[in-house]
Formats: sequence, structure tokens, C-alpha cells
Amino acid sequence: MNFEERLKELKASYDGLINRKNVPVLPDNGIVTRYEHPIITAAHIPLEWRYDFSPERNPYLQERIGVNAAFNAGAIYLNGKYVIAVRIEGTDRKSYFAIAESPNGIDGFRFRSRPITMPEYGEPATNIYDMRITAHEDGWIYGIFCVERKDPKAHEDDLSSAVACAGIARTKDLDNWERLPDLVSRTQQRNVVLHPEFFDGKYALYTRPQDGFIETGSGGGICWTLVDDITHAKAKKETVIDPRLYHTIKEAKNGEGPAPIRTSRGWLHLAHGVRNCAAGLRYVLYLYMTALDKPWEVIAEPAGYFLAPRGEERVGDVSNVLFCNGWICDPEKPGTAEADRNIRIYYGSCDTRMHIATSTVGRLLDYCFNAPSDGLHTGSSVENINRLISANQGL
Ligand code: BGC
Ligand code: BMA
Repeated sequence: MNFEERLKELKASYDGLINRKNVPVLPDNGIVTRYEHPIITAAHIPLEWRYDFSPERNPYLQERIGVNAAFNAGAIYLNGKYVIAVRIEGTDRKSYFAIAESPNGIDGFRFRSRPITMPEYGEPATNIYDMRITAHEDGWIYGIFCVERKDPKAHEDDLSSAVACAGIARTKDLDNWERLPDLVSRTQQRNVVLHPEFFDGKYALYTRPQDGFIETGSGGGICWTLVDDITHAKAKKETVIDPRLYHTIKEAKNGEGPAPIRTSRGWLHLAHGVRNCAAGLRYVLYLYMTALDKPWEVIAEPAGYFLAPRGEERVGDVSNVLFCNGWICDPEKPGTAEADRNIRIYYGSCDTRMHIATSTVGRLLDYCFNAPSDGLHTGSSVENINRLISANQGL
């Protein structure tokens, strides 16, 4: 096939993919509605980021820069559009961020013309990933992401030891970013998230201290910490708010997902829980609520997960993983009740692709406050079922 024909074919197949309509998978479980197609995959990355279109320089029309995966996106509603900051990973294993926008947040995502050039802070990062986006009441949009560098203390034969910390940057338009100093903390950090409001006049962060690069060890779980100055952020006292627990979905690790959503009944949080099994780490997503005036105090937490890998979501580069660091609650609209506000949940599967599931504030609050919490024993799980059966018999 000649150059021109190949180019035409490539473009036609790309256009078909990015114009594909998405459809809900029904019936759902009443809590969330999945959609049939992933919203972003490696194949959605613009052709001009990958191919050299010059027949002289690239007579075989080869892909010059390969993309391995596109996943774990942060999300924000901005200027009337649903915007996601996707973690794109090249075939060289390096990841970076790029912004894609959609008018309805469900399909039709289009990448802006270039990926984000994130300014460096200190020693250049080997890798950056999993950006949480928070529109803060100070007027800035913050991105907090994991920055990974080789461990300078590692023995010269050890080519795997790394150090993870939280990188912080802010922007008004998601194109131009001001990099602030990385979070100073006693331990390594991943899954650091900025709370959208000041608390006692201070910035508040959800953190996830960890003993090493992988193991959280004495890290305990998701923490809350106040920061005096976001331009020199330091986590002084980290208080565990949502702990890891034996024989639950969050036995090995957990981490805050996107920034929590303010509702009339409390802060609505989404997090991931990890457990170990013969197949490796299994990542699932769960919800919990904290008090409006005390965002560190858990007031509801249904047992187990609300989203776990299913079907195609189960398989990928790192199988058995759902991870979520982005969701969007529709802005308040006069005439729309809080319960009817839509929530779009953007989640990655198996470090490979991006999906969407939808819900509403009403549906998720109902789930958080009315699904039974974890009794931590098989006996209480059976009791819960019996209570439900008896209640149904009375109908
Ligand atoms: C990967 C992340 C992963 C982390 C811990 C990093 O090198 O890029 O995706 O979460 O290691 O396994
Ligand atoms: C982590 C995260 C994610 C990833 C997951 C599974 O620790 O930071 O990037 O989805 O591992 O590999």
C-alpha cells in the first residue's frame, strides 16, 4: 500500500474511533451506570503525536513514537466542558499528562494540540503520574501528582529502588502550569490530594504516607493534614482518617481518589483499596463520607467496593486494577435538586485505558448511608442478609 493510501486508512480508523458514541450498560445496580466503551485508550492519542507525515522523512509511514497506555486521569468541569488530564504512558515507560475535553463528558473526547509540559522542580523527574485536579477556593486550579525518581541511596546494582513524592503545580487554563516545590513530608508519598476549601484558613491535604516505595507499612491509611503555605507545602502532623483494615478490600493499601465533593450531608469521598492475593495486588474502588465541619471524621462507609474490575476491565498491563483520580459533579443549577446532580466517574482499568461510569449525588448518598458497613466478621455479613430478607418478607 502506498503512503497516501495508508495515511487515509489510518485517519479513517482514527476518526471512527474518536467519533464513536458511548452507550450505558443497562440494567445497572442502581448505584452507578457503566458505559460500554472505554473513553480513552492508547489508540485515541492524536496521530500527529505519533507519526511523521512526511513521505521523505518517513517513507514507510511508521509510528515513530509509540503509546503504551492512557489511564488514571484527573478531571474538572471548566468553561462548559468536561476536561480530563490523562496519564499517557509511552512505549518507553515514561508517563506524562495531556488534556482531553468533551462537551458531554461521556464521549467525543478530543486532545488539545500538545501534551502538558510540566515544569521541573529540583532533580528532573523520572516519571510523573496520577494527577488529582482541585479547583481551590483560592481561585487557582491545582494539580497534585506522584513524582518518581531513582533512589539516590540505592546500591549501584539495584536498578529498581525509587522514591515517590507529591509534586504540586497550579494553573488557570490547564495549559500553562506554575510548578511549586514538592510536598515536604517525613515519608514517601503517593495519592496526595488537595481539599477544595480552606480549613481554619489553611490548605488541607489528604496524604498517604508509606514506609517504602511500594509498601505502606506503618503508613496506616488515608490521612488529613493542614498546610500553612501551599507554595512551600509541608506535612507536619498527618492524622489517619480512613485506616487499612485486616481482611477487607483495603488490607494492603488505600489512597484518596479525586478531591471529595461537598454535599448537604457531608463530604463524599472516593478511594481505592488494595489487597494482596496469589495473582498480585487487586485494586478496587470504594466510597466514604466525612462530616462537613470535620472533613477528617468518617460518618459513613459502606462495606466493600462499589466498582471492581469486570470483563475487559480485568485485563491489561497491570491486571486486576481499577484506579480513579477524577470525577465531576455537575455544577449547581437553579431548578435542579441536589440529589439530581450528575456525577461522572472517570476510572482507569489495569493501567491500560480510561472508562466512565455515571451516577447522581442522590444515588451515591443513598448508597453511602444505607448500604451496611463492614462488620469485619462473616457472621455479621450473614446477619445483614437475613435482616434484608426479613424486611422484604414484611412487604
Ligand atoms: C508506576 C505506578 C505504580 C507504582 C507502584 C510506578 O513505577 O509507574 O503506576 O503505581 O510504580 O507500583
Ligand atoms: C499505583 C497507582 C497507579 C496504578 C496502580 C496499579 O500505586 O499509583 O498508578 O494504577 O498502582 O499499578
